[in-house]
Parts: sequence; structure tokens; C-alpha cells
Amino acid sequence: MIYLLVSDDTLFHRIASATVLQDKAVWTWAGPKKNGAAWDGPGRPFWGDPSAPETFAAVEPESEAVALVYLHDPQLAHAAVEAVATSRPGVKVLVTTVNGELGGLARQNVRRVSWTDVVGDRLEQEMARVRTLERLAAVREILGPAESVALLLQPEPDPDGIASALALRQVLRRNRATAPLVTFAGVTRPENVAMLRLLEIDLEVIRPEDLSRFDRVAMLDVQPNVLQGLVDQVDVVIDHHPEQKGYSARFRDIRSSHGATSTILTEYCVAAEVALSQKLATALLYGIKSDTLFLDREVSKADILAFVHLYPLVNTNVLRRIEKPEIPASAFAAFGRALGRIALTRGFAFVHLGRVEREDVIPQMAELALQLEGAEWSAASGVFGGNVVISVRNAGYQRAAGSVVKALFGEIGCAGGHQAMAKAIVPLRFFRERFGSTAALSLSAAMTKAFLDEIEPLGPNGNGRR
Ligand SMILES: [Mn+2]
Repeated sequence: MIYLLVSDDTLFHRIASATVLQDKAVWTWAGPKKNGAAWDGPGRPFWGDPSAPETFAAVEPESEAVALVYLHDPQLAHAAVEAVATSRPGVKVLVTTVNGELGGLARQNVRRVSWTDVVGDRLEQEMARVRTLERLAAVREILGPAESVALLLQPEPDPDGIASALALRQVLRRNRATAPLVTFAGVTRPENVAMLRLLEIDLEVIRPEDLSRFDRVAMLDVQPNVLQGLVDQVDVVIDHHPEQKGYSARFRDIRSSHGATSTILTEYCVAAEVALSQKLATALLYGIKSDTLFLDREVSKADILAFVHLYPLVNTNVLRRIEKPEIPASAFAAFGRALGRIALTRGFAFVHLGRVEREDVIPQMAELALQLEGAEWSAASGVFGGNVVISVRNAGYQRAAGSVVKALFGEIGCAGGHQAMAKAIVPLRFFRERFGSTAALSLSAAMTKAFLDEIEPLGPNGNGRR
């Protein structure tokens, strides 16, 4: 298949060759006569009278052809379309018009499109790219000269934040030493743990006061006020959540129209022509996918464009392994033993795994336990190192899991979380003091009572708390 570009418009040449004709075999009409000037248009040139079918018939006559026609003079355009359309068997003609002229051209092998349809999208993209480059220049000006830049993410960062930080690091041409990913609490969700492991991403858990070690701080996928006073001044904020007040930043790029911060950073990479490695593309795509529920929620055209851009660069095998994190064989045995003892009491499912080799099997078990028929809440516990680790899930619409674990374990350990998921880590000694033995049976009874006392806001008669 060859493409015949028949136009006297340089912009049209450029748009067509940068979009639909990219990587195609292109022949471009270069004027009525060869005049000796070196050809600098797209593809290979051919010459001749554009209103004569022979002009087009002579170009690789055996190949099938599609012709793109856009000529300023409507009469010449009309004649050229007639000539191309009859020039060779099977030729298809796409003609671009400015004001819908050439209405008289009714041939089966001719289609018309308007100039604004052809140029509009491309021009819009180019304009957006110019604006992105301006933002990028501002970010580079602030962060570029610094010795070290902290890429600060929310506590328990999600894939969108992690991917965005990786992309910003790439855009700044920095490495893990001069621009580490930092957070005040590490990841716990099995998918996120798998993402870090499979894509070999370092995430450093620091204390708020450690931020002073860095020359600059950039926050991604979160704004400082979310950290409730821990950080009130940063250098750069890039986020897609609604713009917040109550903090200062030298530069902010907040776009709540975007479904993910990864979309914004993909635009940065594309605008800056930064090479997207397979690893970075996989992270960014997973960031967009998980924040938009696979483009199902709060998705904009920008998200789709970014997704489409990244998709061919992704390692789908790694992506699948992130989304369905592997469970070690030893954990299956522990799951098997534990599942036989799972206790469901008034919508609360509890299961204790005993000692575990890997901490992330505990939240995986909590997720599974929530799928038990009739479960509205679930908790899984296990002994890891010198601590009891408890993972809590609920099916939504109830009291926040985070506040439940704080009430139950906040005094004897560290506890926190969100609406639907939470985690507590309690040193074994304190745990035994409060709840007794960690033997499965007695633990199950003690935990079930403690959780139900906390979760069920009303007593059996519906009068008052507990
Ligand atoms: Mn996000």
C-alpha cells in the first residue's frame, strides 16, 4: 500500500506525515514540473499536472494506493480529485476541504473531511504540549539546581503516586540517590508491594523531620494539607485532586480534570521527549488504570490519550503479576490451616494465620476473608517478627476501618488506615497483655469481641453506644 499526498500546503504536509502517514510509504506531489530544487517534503516526490490522471497512475502502478488531497484552489482541487479517483484501479481518495466545498464530487472512492477535523485535534495537542513544556520548564528551574530532591508521597502511597514520582525523576534526569521516593508510611496493599518488588522501586520511609535533609521537596498525587500540618511548605506540587488551600508551594500543577497524576506526568514525558522505559511505562499505565478503575471512573480524554500512548510500551506480564500478586507456597499451607478456623460472627470474619514469613500475606488474607458470604468486616492477623500484625477490611459504608484500629490498638501499637482498609502493628508483649494468648482459638474469641464492641455502634436494644 502506498500513500499519495497531493497538497500545496506545508502545514498539511507536516500534519499528515506526523500523524496518519507516519511509518507509511509516502509519495508526495511536488508540483507540476521538476525544477531542480532539492526535495524537502515528506516521502518521495513525484511531479506532473494534478488534473491529469497519468500524473498519479505513473507512481508505482502495481501498488494499491490511498490519496490524500488538499489544495487551496477549489477548482484545482476538484480537478485533482477527479484525476486521482480515475487514475488507477482501486485507488481511494480522502479530500480535505475548508468550507465543505467539493459537494459535487460524488464518487464511491472519494471521501471528504473538513480541515478543522484534520487540523483541530493535532493543533490542540500541539498547543497542550507547548503549555506542558512551560510547566516543565518551571519545575526544572526550581528542582534542577538542587543537590537532592525528596519526591514525597502520601503515607501508604498508591500506584499513581509511585509511578508519578518515578516519571518526575526521569524528567529531571535524576536517580534514586539524588531524588529518592519518600513517604511517612510504607505500602501495605499486596498489589502495591508487588509493584515495588517487580519494578524494583525503592521507597524510603522517613520521619517528617528528615525532610530537612533535602534541598527541595516535590509532592506528587497529594497536597501538603493532607499531611495535617506535618508539611506546610514545599517547592513543587503535582496532583489531580481538587485544589486545596492552607499551604504554600513555589510551583503547583493541579489538574482535577485528570483521572490520575500519572496522566499529567505522562504528558510531561511526552512533551519533553523523555524515553519511556518499559518499567516506567508499566508503572504509569498501572497508575492510571488503578486510579480510574481501568478507565471506568472520572476519566478524561487526557487519561485515554496517555493510556493509549503507554499501552504498547508496557510489560503485560509484569502488569498481570502486579495485579494478581503471587503468594508464596508456604503461605498457601498457612492459608489452608487458617481458613479451616475462620470465624464469622454477626458479619465480622476473623482469621489468624499464626507466624508468617511474609507480611503481605496478612492483608491478602483479610481481602479473602471479606469475600466470605455474610461478611461486612474482616480482620486477619499474623505474627511477623516480634509483632502481631492485624489487617482490617470492610465492605464500605460503615465506620472507618482506620478509626476502628486506632481505637483498638492505638495505645499499644501503631495503627491507622482509611475508610475501607486499615492496619495495626502491635509488639507481641503488649498484645498479650491486652488480649491474652496468641493461640488461634482464644485469640479469635478475644478479637471478635473487641472488634464487634467497637464496630457495632448500637447495643442489642438499639439504645446508645455499646
Ligand atoms: Mn491519584
